[in-house]
Amino acid sequence: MLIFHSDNTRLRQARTELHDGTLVAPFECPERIDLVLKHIQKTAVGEVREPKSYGLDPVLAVHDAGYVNFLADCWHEWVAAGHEGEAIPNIWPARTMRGDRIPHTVSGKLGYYALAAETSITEGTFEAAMASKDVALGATSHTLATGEPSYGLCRPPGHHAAVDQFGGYCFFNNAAVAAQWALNQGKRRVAILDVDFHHGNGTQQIFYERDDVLFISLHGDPEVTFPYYLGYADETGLGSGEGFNVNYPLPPGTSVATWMATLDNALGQIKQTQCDMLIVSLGVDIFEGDPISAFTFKNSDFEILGQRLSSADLPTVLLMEGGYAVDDIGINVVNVLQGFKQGIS
Ligand code: OKP
Ligand code: ZN
Repeated sequence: MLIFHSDNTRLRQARTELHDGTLVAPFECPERIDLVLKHIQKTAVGEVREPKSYGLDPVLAVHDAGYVNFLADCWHEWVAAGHEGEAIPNIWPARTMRGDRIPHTVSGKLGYYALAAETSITEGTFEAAMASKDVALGATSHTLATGEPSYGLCRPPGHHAAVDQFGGYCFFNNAAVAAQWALNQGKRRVAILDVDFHHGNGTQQIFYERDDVLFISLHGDPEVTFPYYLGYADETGLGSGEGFNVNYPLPPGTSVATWMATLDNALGQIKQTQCDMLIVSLGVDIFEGDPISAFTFKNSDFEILGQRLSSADLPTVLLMEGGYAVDDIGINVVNVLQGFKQGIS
């Protein structure tokens, strides 16, 4: 299996995350890449390649141009405004105010384009987000060209990023950019299966009214879990997208047996829906030791996950999303990849 990675993803190196009322060192950090890469090299699970640069067009195919410009300029505007810390929003167009005005100053724009406050914007964030989507596109291009599976070591992650909002550590929605790219290259319907602990609200929003992308997500129940305001079971798609959005909210502490049975339902729906490609939003924060999540996967369960994913029997791209128990994320990612390889042999 080919693995795509770019050192430029390290340019996202925030110092602060607003967590439980204090500014802490971010869970989503460059060390995550080091740990996964180290284990990939140690196990020789696949050859590592650097993607080429695909430019901004594939991003603009799913994201709003004003939003992309904001991300490109935010850090410089923040510094020019004389602010000392990292760029963090502190006011939003909340329900009781207007949502149709885009303010001119960086603080106003931050609230307009943010959906959460834990994620600061820093020097290098835009460049790292560009590298991350290039990793996703490199992997997708390889799978499109060969039919072989591929893994993209995306960082920052993508699935919380909506058409014009960042948050939950995400800026560009790597899986959505990859799916749209695959459609533009001739695929007819792409399934995005999101197994990260958190609901992929951004991916859902981007494709909510479309039938050419089937979005299925297994995640912690938003009633008690980030991102709280999306990811409920009654969100089934709109218009021609009706039936092409499937949410499986699961309570914290859900057993692996229940989770796997739910995955089998999801894989059955992917089969029925006649998809010709599978993109997996592969968050390994379903691990029992993950510091910000509440599912119960053990290291060996990730191998079973990989086997089951391969049973979909589709050209498959696996893209890194979450996973923060740093010592184990390398093991857990490699276990998925090895399980996937066993499944196809
Ligand atoms: C990104 B990805 C935890 C609050 C959660 C943000 C989580 C972002 C997760 N106390 N804060 O889906 O792994
Ligand atoms: Zn997550």
